[in-house]
Amino acid sequence: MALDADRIRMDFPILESTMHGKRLVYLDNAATTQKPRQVIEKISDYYKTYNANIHRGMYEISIRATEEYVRSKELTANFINADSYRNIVYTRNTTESLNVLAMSLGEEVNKGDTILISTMEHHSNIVPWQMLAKRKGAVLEYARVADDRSSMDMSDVESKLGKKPRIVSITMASNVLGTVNDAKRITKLAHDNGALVILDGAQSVPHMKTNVKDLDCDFLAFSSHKMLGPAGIGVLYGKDELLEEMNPVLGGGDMIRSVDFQSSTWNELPWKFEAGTSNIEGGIGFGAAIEYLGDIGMENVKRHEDELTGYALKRFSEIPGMKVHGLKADRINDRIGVVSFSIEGAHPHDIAQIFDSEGIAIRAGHHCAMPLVNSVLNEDSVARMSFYVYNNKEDVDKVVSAIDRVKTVLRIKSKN
Ligand code: 7TS
Repeated sequence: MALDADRIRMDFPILESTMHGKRLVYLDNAATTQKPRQVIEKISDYYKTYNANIHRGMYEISIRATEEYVRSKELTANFINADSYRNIVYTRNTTESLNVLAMSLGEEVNKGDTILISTMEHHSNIVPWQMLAKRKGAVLEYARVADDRSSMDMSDVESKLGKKPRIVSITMASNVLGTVNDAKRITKLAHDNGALVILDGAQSVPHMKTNVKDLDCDFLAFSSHKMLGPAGIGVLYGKDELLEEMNPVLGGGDMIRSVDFQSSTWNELPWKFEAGTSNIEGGIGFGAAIEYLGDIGMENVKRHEDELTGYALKRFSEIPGMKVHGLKADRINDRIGVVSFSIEGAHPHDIAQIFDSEGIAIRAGHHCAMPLVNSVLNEDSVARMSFYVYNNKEDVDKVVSAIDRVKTVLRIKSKN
């Protein structure tokens, strides 16, 4: 069954609003997505009817809040085919999940050890490793993007794995290029070389089916707010035995089994990693987002976005002076619906501003991936639009008209 974007749109109250008097065309989904009524109501229902702290109440509403929070983790585990909610740690976001890993796994990293990432990473999968490398005297290596400036150079990945890194941390999908990396192959190669494998799923998990068993990754990080859920909830998935072995990085209430004057023992998984009162409403709201996506079906999500991306790439290829970064229409299967572009003679910030006046929300800048944008694409900044389940072809047509407007306002003359 195909996805019906026009019916889905009706679940999103914000999409009925306007920006500068024009219908809101929201195309900044790689930054964060809008929330359906089902998620908003789930959170509101928690506040209105069973707001209480979890894990400690002996009374009905606290027990209900605990059950709903755990159920959200069960839904998340099921969504990515993990064994159990024990494998699902809730953090604040992908960034925090990656930082927790860098801090906790970092205890085992020694001077001279190598950590392998890539030049395609978001800053949140760069900076924590730089901090760890500085702290421990480790070496941070980057697998390069191939000469097509779009895909991972797999021969470079293989050659750098030959140096036996302790940790390999790679994005499953680029937030600038939209490229989907062959995470399963990278994981297998990295394991063959003795490395632990972390996958950054911030841009992939919301847009395609994810199966951690099939990937065989050791850890996976992603964010609720990029998949219809509330902000302030991130996921850190880890294999049981690895999470068991790791030390928590935050200490306090709820993460302990027992405390005496000088030392403590840790609670069972996943609570060992969740010190203090959790973002209860966030977790519960995220559960509703996962159910919403589950009802649509992730294969349908991917197919819908492929169709929109294919349509956008085709329309853009007909516009003189327009350059699209990343893989082209013949490689739709290897990309997500993130389309970064430049228009000759127009600064990306001007493009975003003129789009804004037309009611279209896109992002312009380095997209928290400065090494990629500056050194691989050789740009200071690019404009980016990104799709989700509620976008339709009409949105793409509006973008094409807005590009005409950009050219008119900035007096850009087409060469052909
Ligand atoms: N990894 C990737 C690949 C991302 O795209 C992002 C956020 C993150 C990690 C961090 O996620 P957070 O939830 O912790 O912030 N990317 C973007 C973006 O492209 N525009 O705004 C945020």
